[in-house]
Amino acid sequence: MELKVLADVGLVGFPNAGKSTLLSVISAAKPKIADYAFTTLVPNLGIVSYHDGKSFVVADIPGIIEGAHEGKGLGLRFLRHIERNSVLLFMIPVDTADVKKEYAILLNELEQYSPELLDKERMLAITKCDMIDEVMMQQLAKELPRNVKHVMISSVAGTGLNELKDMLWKRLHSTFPANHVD
Ligand SMILES: Nc1nc2c(ncn2[C@@H]2O[C@H](COP(=O)(O)OP(=O)(O)OP(=O)(O)O)[C@@H](O)[C@H]2O)c(=O)[nH]1
Ligand SMILES: [Mg+2]
Repeated sequence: MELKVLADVGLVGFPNAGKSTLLSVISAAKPKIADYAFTTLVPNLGIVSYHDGKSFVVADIPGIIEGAHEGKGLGLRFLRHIERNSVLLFMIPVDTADVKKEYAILLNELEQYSPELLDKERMLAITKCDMIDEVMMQQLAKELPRNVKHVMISSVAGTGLNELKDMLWKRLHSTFPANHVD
């Protein structure tokens, strides 16, 4: 049996990227969080409250790994069920050696699995930003992929979360498609 996930935003990232932690701080959902891979085995949904009683639904899905399109891991199979007009929020930890490379791997896995997934809007959250200082953050900003809008967040320190929600809300309600040139 497969779960039909109806979400506005799908969280896409390697295991341990902080997907479940983010969901736990922006919604009332209480997903399991741990410092090992594949803590999340099935999607968790959370409702994120926005201004004036508005809200949107976020799906935290299992981590995606290299080779996922060949059946490794669990995450990709759930993406097929995320709403047609949804946004994919890629999540990459700030201590990742090569953010561009990790983004490219995730994108490639999605494309190999189902090319239509690349028609969805994409955004990038750099997670766990409490681990670095302002100077390192500015340095990192220069090394990020240029063709996707990004936001620096820390679910632990609570930073960047309002900016993230604003960004997602605007994207979800914009009539203009973002131009992806990956
Ligand atoms: N320092 C710091 N650690 C974080 C932050 N967010 C998550 N973590 C830690 O990162 C680890 C993984 O967090 P999860 O939220 O379980 O990661 P996930 O992406 O859901 O992982 P899977 O379910 O395995 O795909 C946990 O030890 C969290 O406490 C953050 O903002 N700052
Ligand atoms: Mg998880």
